[in-house]
Amino acid sequence: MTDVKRYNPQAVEPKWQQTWEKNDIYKTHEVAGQPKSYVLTMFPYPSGNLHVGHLANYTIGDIVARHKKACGFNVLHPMGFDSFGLPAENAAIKKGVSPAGWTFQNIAQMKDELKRCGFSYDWSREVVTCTPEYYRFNQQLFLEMLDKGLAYQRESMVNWDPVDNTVLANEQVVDGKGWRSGAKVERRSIRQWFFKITAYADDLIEGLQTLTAWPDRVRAMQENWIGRSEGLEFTFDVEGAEGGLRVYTTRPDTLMGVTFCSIAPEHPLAKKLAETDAGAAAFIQECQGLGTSEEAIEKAEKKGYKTPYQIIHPLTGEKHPIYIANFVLMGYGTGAVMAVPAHDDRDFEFAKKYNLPIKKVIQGGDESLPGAYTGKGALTNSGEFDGLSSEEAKKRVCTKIASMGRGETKTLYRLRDWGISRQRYWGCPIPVVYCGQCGVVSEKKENLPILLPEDVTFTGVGNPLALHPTWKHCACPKCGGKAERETDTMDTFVDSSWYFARYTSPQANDVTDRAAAKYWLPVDHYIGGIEHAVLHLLYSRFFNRVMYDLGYVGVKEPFTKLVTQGMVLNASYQDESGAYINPGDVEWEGPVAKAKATGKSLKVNRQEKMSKSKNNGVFLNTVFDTYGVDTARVFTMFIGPVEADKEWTESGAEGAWRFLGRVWNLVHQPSLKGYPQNFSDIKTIKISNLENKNDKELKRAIHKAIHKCSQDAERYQFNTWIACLMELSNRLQKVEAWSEATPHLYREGLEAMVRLLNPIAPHITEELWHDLGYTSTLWGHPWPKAEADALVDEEITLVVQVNGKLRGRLVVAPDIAEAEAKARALEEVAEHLQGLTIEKCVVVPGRLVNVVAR
Ligand code: ANZ
Ligand code: ZN
Repeated sequence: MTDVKRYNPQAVEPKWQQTWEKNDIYKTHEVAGQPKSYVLTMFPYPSGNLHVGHLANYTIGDIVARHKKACGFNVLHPMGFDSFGLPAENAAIKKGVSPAGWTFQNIAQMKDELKRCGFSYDWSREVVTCTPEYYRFNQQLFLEMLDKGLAYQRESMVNWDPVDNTVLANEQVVDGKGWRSGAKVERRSIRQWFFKITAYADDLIEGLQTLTAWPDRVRAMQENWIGRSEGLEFTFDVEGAEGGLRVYTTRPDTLMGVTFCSIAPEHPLAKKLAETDAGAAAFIQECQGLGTSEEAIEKAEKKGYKTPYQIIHPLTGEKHPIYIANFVLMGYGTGAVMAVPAHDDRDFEFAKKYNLPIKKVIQGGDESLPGAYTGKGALTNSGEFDGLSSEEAKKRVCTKIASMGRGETKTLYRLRDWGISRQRYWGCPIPVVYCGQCGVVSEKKENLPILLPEDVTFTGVGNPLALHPTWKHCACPKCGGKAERETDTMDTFVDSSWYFARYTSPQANDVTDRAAAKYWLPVDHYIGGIEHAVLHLLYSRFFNRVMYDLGYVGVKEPFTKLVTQGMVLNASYQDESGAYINPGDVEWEGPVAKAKATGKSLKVNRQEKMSKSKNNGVFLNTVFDTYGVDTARVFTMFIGPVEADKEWTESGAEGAWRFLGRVWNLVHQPSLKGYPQNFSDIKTIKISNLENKNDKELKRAIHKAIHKCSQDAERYQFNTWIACLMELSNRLQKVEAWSEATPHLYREGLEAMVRLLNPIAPHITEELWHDLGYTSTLWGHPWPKAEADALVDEEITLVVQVNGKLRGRLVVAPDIAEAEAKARALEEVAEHLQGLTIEKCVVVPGRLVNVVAR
């Protein structure tokens, strides 16, 4: 008894990690003719420690990679770090560390923890976006986009902190104030760089049709974001201003319902008025306090300023006022709207506030409800258009306005060009130079990368690159004269828009090695959070199209299948002072949670997203020490479907731990002693050669498990895959020596168990595999195949119902004849039929017999 080997993950896990690393088993390369599978999980921002949410995320990808490898695919499963960005710069400002130092220290720690999770990454392909080896190709792509007219400069609004003299990101604006200085944020217009993503708007919408393995809601979100709309752009004559007012509307059918017009605070007409009208100037000023985010503008209370100008309705000749309104955006359409308060929510709110007339021109909606009716319907109060449907009226109004020479139909996109300029340090320098003689000049390709300087001080005031004493001074690449570098850096979304292509050939001396990129791309399985449904996934689709047009990749769409995983939630714990105590510092005494440090009991709050503010993250280093990572992998995959949010509980983790212990004991302490250990003694017995009923059932259970787990693996149903293995382990526990065949079947069951569990819990299974006598690794060992004849049931259960109520069960052969099923069913439920007349008896083969009787 004493020599029984116990399950000790703290010994088993590091041992296998070292062996895998030593043998470099995850290293991959192109193999002509072999089917490939590129499995990618969105790379992390190196913020410090990993928690079980990260673990769950990366485990999904690891399971897919291991399963695909076993199924004979050549697997690419890389990892890296999305490592430029604001937190490093903020840390520099607050703690005086260098952004690079802070970042690389975090990367080292996270990489170490990722390795301790046993993921099958080919680390030789690691991509770290803040290294010059990577960002020089950001710069190269930028220059090639500049050449093609896909990168350009224009004036655009930013959030300006007047105290720190710096541009703020939207997330640095808190309640309209700068996050650090607390100063009221202003809007400023400065020259910035843009990528012309709108050039691909139609193609990005059309491509969505081909993405059939993406969640519908993500495709819908992208479509809404691009927001293609067909409308009419036309000009109103204006009393008091030259040139008229040009508006864009998607509802030309409501033209007769116009009762005023609204213009953006930045509209030229508003600006012109402000020169002479102090009230207008003050209102425009006030609007600028709103910040630049569309969300803020959307949420703010609708406000306006009445101008002295009036539009003249092109069909009625009536005059209506023009307002400057805080919700009209200069960047969309013409920056001016014809307002129809009866049929537009914002116009309605506005009209109520300023007591403007509301004229209903579309029939429909509930009269008793306040608010606008925004649906379609038959026209009314519309003169010559009365009675027409909205669709018909749209056409007629457009034709009419066009024939008057006032306008034309136009397709607009909600999607804007992508502003990539950031006035900060920790990002990729934009490789252009300003020369007094030559203007804006591209840096020469052979001068790339333009490196970030390292000797920089961070005060939070101003732009560190612009303030650096020497960095920006350079020679003009064209004339050789004195010139200055662009001091803007690129939005970090640029970095993550093409990293998946770089993994295919991370050492290439070009954006990609084209052959390698063509071999590996598209990514077959892309796993990440739903929060990336729009920006990252849209920018990546855009970049991939640009790279496709430049020949760097061979496909237009980068990600064939997209899986959006849920979050791992956890309770949070508070002591009497209200301070949050990390779950790792909590111990349980029965139902009472106590702080380990003080022994005092704690308040337990409901399950929430793991966050710094609630201090409820379960960090992996505590998991490694208590359960080992296999347990955490099993638990996070078992608690629910991949897409759903999941609740972390200690009791659940313990359940997973006990399950692995049971699997271990099946090999090391079998109730059935003496299952064959030597390969020469092992026999695989077909079901047709088994005599004993229990043996047959066991054989069937094993092969049904193989079948079910294989199906679940293909469908990303990891929770039911694990449930199936739990069932199999229970069955194996109950095996006794029924016949001479039984020990062989038991061994067959063990091997299936270990192989099927391997993608989810790679360490324990690798150990057990070796304990079963194998010397090779399970990575790439062929996936088990179910024997077809062992999947067929010898007997099935038919449910018997009388008038819809369950009254009995029949155990029958699966191919029982209908007449026999009926006869046996009637016999089975005879007592429930006493005194009744049978009207009908219906057999649903394989499932039930229903008797209708009165
Ligand atoms: C009149 C109207 C009547 C409108 C009605 C809507 C409903 P989408 O569909 O997103 O393209 N609009 C136009 N330019 C705008 C701007 N710069 N800022 C804010 N709103 C603007 O939206 C187009 C509609 O949004 C347009 O159609 C216009 O209002 C408004 F019953 O015109 B509509
Ligand atoms: Zn020059």
